[in-house]
Order: sequence, then structure tokens, then C-alpha cells
Amino acid sequence: MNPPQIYTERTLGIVKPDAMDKVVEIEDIILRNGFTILQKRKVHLSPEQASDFYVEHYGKMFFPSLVAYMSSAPITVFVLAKNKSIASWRELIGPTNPFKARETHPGCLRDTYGKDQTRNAVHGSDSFHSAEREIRFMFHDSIVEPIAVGQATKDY
Ligand code: RTP
Ligand code: MG
Repeated sequence: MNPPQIYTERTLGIVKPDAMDKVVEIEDIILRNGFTILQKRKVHLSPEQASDFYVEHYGKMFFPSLVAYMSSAPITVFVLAKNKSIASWRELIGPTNPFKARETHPGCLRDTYGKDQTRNAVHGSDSFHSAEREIRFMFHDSIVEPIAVGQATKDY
């Protein structure tokens, strides 16, 4: 008889360029909040890859600055697992705008590490569908042998 299989929800977390100097601190917060880190990778996206990743925002006013920012320097991407990880990670990172986050979710990651509306320190998938797409995008859908997107500057 096969052992029962238990699935835990996965999500994609990113430490964005402006918060890369705090990645160790942020990883510690991730673990203290009960997430398991299934995969981790440091990558430097090209502008084309950053555009593809954030394609849902194509045409919006902030799209060019978002793409320039996300391709400006390396980022660290995490596959995180936890019960209801998608909502739980979004709760931990807080609202998009760090100034708003400061008022409504004091102590959230964007309050603590965000600089402004673009440079807001962290990313979190917003649904099951985007989590699976984003994990595939960053890790080529392989849980064992992640394939870096763009220029991998370091493997962990
Ligand atoms: P993310 O996708 O990065 O987790 O952020 P989010 O869901 O909270 O916000 P979203 O609407 O998906 O926006 C994606 C990223 O675009 C930048 N942004 N800039 N008005 C602006 O200047 C503006 N609005 C959004 C942020 O970096 C945001 O996280
Ligand atoms: Mg989003």
C-alpha cells in the first residue's frame, strides 16, 4: 500500500533589490513565522525576464519603473511552504505601499524594509494560480534541481 501523500500549499517569495542587504534577517523572520523554505536562489533578472514575470502589469504607469527596478540588481527567490502559505506570506509582507503599511500593518516586512511604493522590499504571489506560475518561472518547475532564470550569481 502506498503511504498517504500530504500536500502543503506553496508560494513564491522574493527579496527585491533594495532589501538584499537584509536577506539574512528576512530569512530568519520567514522561518520564525513557520514557513519551510523548499528552495532558494539568487538570480539577476534581465529586463525582458522582469517584464515577463510582471506581465499582468503591462501597460500600467508604473510598469517601466518596476521592470527597471527588478532588473537593476540580484534578488533572492524562495519557494515557501506552510498551511495557507499564500495568504500567510501576503499578510506577513503587508500592503504594497510601505507608507500605508506603516499605518495599517506596523511591523510587517514592507513597513520594516520597504523604501517607497516601487522599492517595497518583498514580493508575494497573490493566488494559487500565480504561485504555481511564478515558481515554474523561477525554478523551471523542478523541486529537486532548480534552474536559475537570468544570470545566477550564487547557488545556495
Ligand atoms: P508584488 O506583486 O511585488 O508582491 O506586489 P503587490 O502584489 O503588493 O502589488 P502589485 O499591484 O502586484 O504591484 C507589483 C509591484 O509594482 C510596484 N508598484 N509600483 N504606483 C506605483 O508606483 C507602484 N505600484 C506598484 C511595486 O514594486 C509592487 O510590489
Ligand atoms: Mg502582485
